Amino acid sequence: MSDNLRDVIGRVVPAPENHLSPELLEKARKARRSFMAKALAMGAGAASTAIAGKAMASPEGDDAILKLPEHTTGLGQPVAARGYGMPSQWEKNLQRRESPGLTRVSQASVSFTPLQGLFGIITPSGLHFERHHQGWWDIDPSKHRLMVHGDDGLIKRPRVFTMDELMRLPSVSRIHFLECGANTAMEWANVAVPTVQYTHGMLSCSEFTGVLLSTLLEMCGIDLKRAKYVLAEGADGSSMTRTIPIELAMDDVIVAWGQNGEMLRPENGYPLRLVVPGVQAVSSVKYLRRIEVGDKPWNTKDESIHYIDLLPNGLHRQYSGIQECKSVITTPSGGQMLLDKGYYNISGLAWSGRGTIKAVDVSVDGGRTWRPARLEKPILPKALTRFNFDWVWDGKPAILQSRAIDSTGYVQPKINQLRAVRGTRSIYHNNAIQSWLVSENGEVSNVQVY
Ligand SMILES: Nc1nc2c(c(=O)[nH]1)N[C@H]1C(S)=C(S)[C@@H](COP(=O)(O)O)O[C@H]1N2
Ligand SMILES: [Mo]
Repeated sequence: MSDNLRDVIGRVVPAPENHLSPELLEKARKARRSFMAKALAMGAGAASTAIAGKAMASPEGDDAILKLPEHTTGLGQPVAARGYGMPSQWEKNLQRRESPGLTRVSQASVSFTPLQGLFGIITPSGLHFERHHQGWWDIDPSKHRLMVHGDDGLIKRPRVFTMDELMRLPSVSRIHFLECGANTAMEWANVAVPTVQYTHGMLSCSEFTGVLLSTLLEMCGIDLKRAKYVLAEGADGSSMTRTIPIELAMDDVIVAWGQNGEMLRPENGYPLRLVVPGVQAVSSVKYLRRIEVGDKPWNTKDESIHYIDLLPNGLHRQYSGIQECKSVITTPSGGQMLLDKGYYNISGLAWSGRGTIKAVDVSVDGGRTWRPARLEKPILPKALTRFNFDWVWDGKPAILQSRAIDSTGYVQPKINQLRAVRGTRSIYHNNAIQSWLVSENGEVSNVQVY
């Protein structure tokens, strides 16, 4: 295996973002043609680079290893050149992006996480997707307040907290995914969005630190016999207000200030956001300023006219918050190009709003046959799980799919199974199996398989 691995590292050409302009596509195709030609001339085992347009080592010897470069013979940079470390200049292409297919409506915008370029399960904070209904703010934490209250004695000791007061309380740090309910929405209508960044990139996973909402509610004297729901309200102009059932509020909901070891990023709700694990991310209210306890749902604008699912019979499904079990292959994925036949590590992500991932199966023949993928640890509830799968491509067309099964036994459905129940007019909660077609020329594209 190791010999094989050595000669294939980097054989996947990154997806030319933003996206597949005819020029970029031609460039990638040329790179593949020249790779194939040189590989033939040199025989198997040649060192290679798959970045489009880069020259390959000469057959006589690879200067990149034989000649000592300046960084081996010269002086490096001193410390503290920068106060806050930044990614390498060579990683500039790894960016959040707005989808070319979506129109930005003033400040109500979305940027997508580049899932195709990430490893493991944690999303670097600077690449966490963003969804703002009314723009983002960088709020002064010394002026930020959180009020906890409830009518009719549902909260016996209503209280306004400062950030300092909150951050003195016992905290937890937990890894959870956030997925917008509208993630993968374009696939309902079979609009073949080209890359996994745009099909699945309203998905991120972080270690969040904060105080459990249950701790706050108990401190403030919640009447658990009568309390049924909690309302969360944000401090931005979107009046983001969401109803959360008391069972979740008293379970694992976090009032969070930390994200991946530091304070939240402004785009993600600094200095305080709610994290409602497993539920569509709209309920994870950013810039959290108010928690109200009540005995019935509030039916706010974002739960009565948005985030509802139109069913085939014309009725809407409401309060359908849980993000069901789902998975996607992140590499090879749409827009990438395989340079040659041989070994590939198929890698992807699986998650479930109901618990942990029990298994992921991978198919390379469009769902006719399935084999189990390796699940990488840690496997955590309501968090992303990384899976890997060995594949030797024979150069023929292939359709790559992944199918996740969660701890409740639920199996991720095919798109036609989902459409049979949910119709075709939905926007939200598409958790269907994703298919990537690998064509004979190595190009990977988004297809639907029924
Ligand atoms: N205050 C506030 N909270 C909000 C939103 C918002 O616009 N304002 N957008 C919601 C939606 S629809 C999503 S998907 C998530 C996105 O969180 P992120 O921007 O940190 O990825 O925040 C939710 N919380
Ligand atoms: Mo969202």
